[in-house]
Amino acid sequence: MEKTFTILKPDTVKAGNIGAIISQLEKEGFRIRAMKMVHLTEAQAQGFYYVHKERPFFGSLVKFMSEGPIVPMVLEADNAIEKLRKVMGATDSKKAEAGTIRKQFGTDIERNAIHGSDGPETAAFEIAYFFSQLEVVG
Ligand code: FUP
Repeated sequence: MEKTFTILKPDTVKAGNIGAIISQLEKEGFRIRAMKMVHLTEAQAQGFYYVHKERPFFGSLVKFMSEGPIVPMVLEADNAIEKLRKVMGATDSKKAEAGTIRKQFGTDIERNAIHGSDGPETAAFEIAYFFSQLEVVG
């Protein structure tokens, strides 16, 4: 079993889609090992996305991720990191395949409903950014 990290983004929380997305994740075979709701400051969002700090979209992304509450979670499944990327779909909701979470619940390349770690090192950093060891079960 592998762990990965996900965030249900502010657009998802605002639209009342938390339950629908969690339901889809559970049906796909993910088990939730940690979950909370937080409202990031801009500085906290910058810290989470620091790898993108030189990108032109960084400022706008940070504003979006701190505009309202989010739901970070640790998920577990076989091959969880790759599996979550598939279930999420392409970064741009407009280009994501039918049935993916980003296609169903996102709007565009920024307001794309969900985040998922892109590799084991990123997953470890991202889990530790939001959760202490005590808050992750199993
Ligand atoms: P992803 O791993 O699919 O979330 O995509 P990236 O790591 O490339 O980008 C991280 C986040 O930055 C995306 F979820 C949305 C945002 N982004 C933009 O707003 N504009 C872009 O052109 C690219 C990414």
